Parts: sequence; structure tokens; C-alpha cells
Amino acid sequence: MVRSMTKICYLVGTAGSGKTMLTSSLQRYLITKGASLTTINLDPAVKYVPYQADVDIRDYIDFDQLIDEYKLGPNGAMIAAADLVADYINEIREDIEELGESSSLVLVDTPGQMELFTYRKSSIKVIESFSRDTSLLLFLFDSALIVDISGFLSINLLAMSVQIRLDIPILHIITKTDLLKRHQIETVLSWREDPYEAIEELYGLTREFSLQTGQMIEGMGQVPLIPISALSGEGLELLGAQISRIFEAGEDWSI
Ligand SMILES: Nc1nc2c(ncn2[C@@H]2O[C@H](COP(=O)(O)OP(=O)(O)OP(=O)(O)O)[C@@H](O)[C@H]2O)c(=O)[nH]1
Ligand SMILES: [Mg+2]
Repeated sequence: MVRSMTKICYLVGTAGSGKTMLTSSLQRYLITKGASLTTINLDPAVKYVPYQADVDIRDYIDFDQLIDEYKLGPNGAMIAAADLVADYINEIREDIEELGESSSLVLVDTPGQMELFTYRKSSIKVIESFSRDTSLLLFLFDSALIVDISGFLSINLLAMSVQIRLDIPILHIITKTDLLKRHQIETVLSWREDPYEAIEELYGLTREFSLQTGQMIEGMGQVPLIPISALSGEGLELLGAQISRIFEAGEDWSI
């Protein structure tokens, strides 16, 4: 049996936001900290995975064959593949089971197009087949998309949408911080506390909606926003500590 206390982190974010690379660096970081870790690739269309995928959906779903067999375009094939994932949940559970003790923490790298994991019913089945109580979303804010206020508010809305849809605890992560200047990171973090000064510069309906979004951001309360560079490793320690805190496992990853 997959242990009922198996803790699962789903990495979710817009296309190219850094899910795969963060999975890779987080895997390396947590293993050095003594975590007993399993890493799952749930993206059937990915060609190259830069980490050791202990469980891989590509062992069950052949993306190119789906395209050929059903004469699908790339998006149609992605939808078909995303829906098929739920059919293989028992196999995935068995794969994790076979890994035995190394399955107390599981990282799940989700498909490139975020809406496939977030909004299709198969993902809900995947989450429920483990346990909501021991699941955590790591929602990635691509740093390239949030350096202006409208981008920042839009991605916050997306994060809220994902949380509403999947209904599990969430951590927010700014990715690729090595590409930002320090003052840009500080500005983005300050918008989380108070976005209103920046919103004042907007006009019309955009300003109205942005003000309402600002109120929703205030309502998110204590959800941490953690700046991370998967490239340099900056922020991984803080992320590890936050994951640990959420799962109430303290700092001892071998538990
Ligand atoms: N500079 C820098 N580049 C990064 C970082 N993380 C990811 N990238 C780059 O961003 C691009 C996308 O990264 P991925 O990890 O593939 O992103 P993804 O969200 O898995 O992408 P899809 O699965 O295709 O949606 C790649 O070119 C990475 O090299 C980072 O921390 N710093
Ligand atoms: Mg990826």
C-alpha cells in the first residue's frame, strides 16, 4: 500500500514557468537533506527530463502514438493524454509502493500546459486517490510574467483559481529569480503586502478589477510567496522549511 501518510507536492504553473527544473533542484536539495523522496513525471509529452524520475507517466502513455493513432493535433493529444492519466493511477500507486520507504515524500512534475492538470477531472482523481490531507500545491509564478502590476495581479488570480479548483493547501513560488534584479524581487514582494499604490496608476475597468483583485490578495493572508532560483539554488532552503512546516514534519526529512 502507498502509505496513508505519503506527502505529495504537485508543482503547477504556467507553461515554461520552471516546474521541471525546480523539480530537479528540489529533488537534489531534499535528498542532500536526507529526505526519503520519490519523484514523478506526470507530463506525457516531455522529451527530456533532467532529474531521476522514479515514476514516469511516459511508461504508460505514448504521446506520439496517441497523435498517430487518433489523428490528433498537439492540443487534442495533450487533452487525451491528461484524461488518460487517471486510468493509470493504480499503476502509479503500485510503482510508488515498490519503492517502499523512499515514498514518504513525493514530488510531482505536472504537464506543461497548466490547465490540463488544473481543470481536467482526471487530476482531481489523482489527488483524491492519494489523500487531500497530505497534498500540497507548489504554484509557480514565472518571474518574467510578474514584474509589472497587471502581470502580477493576473498570476495571483490564476493561483487563486488553481486553489479553488484543486482545494488543497498551497505555497506560492517566484521562479527564476536569478533573472531579476534584487529591487524587482523586493517590489513584487511588496505588492503582496500592498498592491494599491501600483494599482492607482491603472485606469477604467482594469483599475476597478485590479482593486478587487488587490482585496482578494489581502484575503490570501498567510500564503507565503517564496523567491527561488532553481539555477542558483537560492530560496530552496526556505522552500524546504515551508514544505516541512506544512506537513508538520519538522526539519527531519527522513521521517
Ligand atoms: N535562469 C533560469 N532559468 C530557468 C530557471 N528555471 C527554469 N529555467 C528555464 O526556463 C525554461 C523552462 O523551464 P522548465 O523547467 O522546463 O519549465 P516547465 O514549467 O517545466 O515547462 P513546461 O513543462 O514546458 O511547461 C527552461 O529554458 C529552463 O532552463 C531558473 O531558476 N533560472
Ligand atoms: Mg516541464
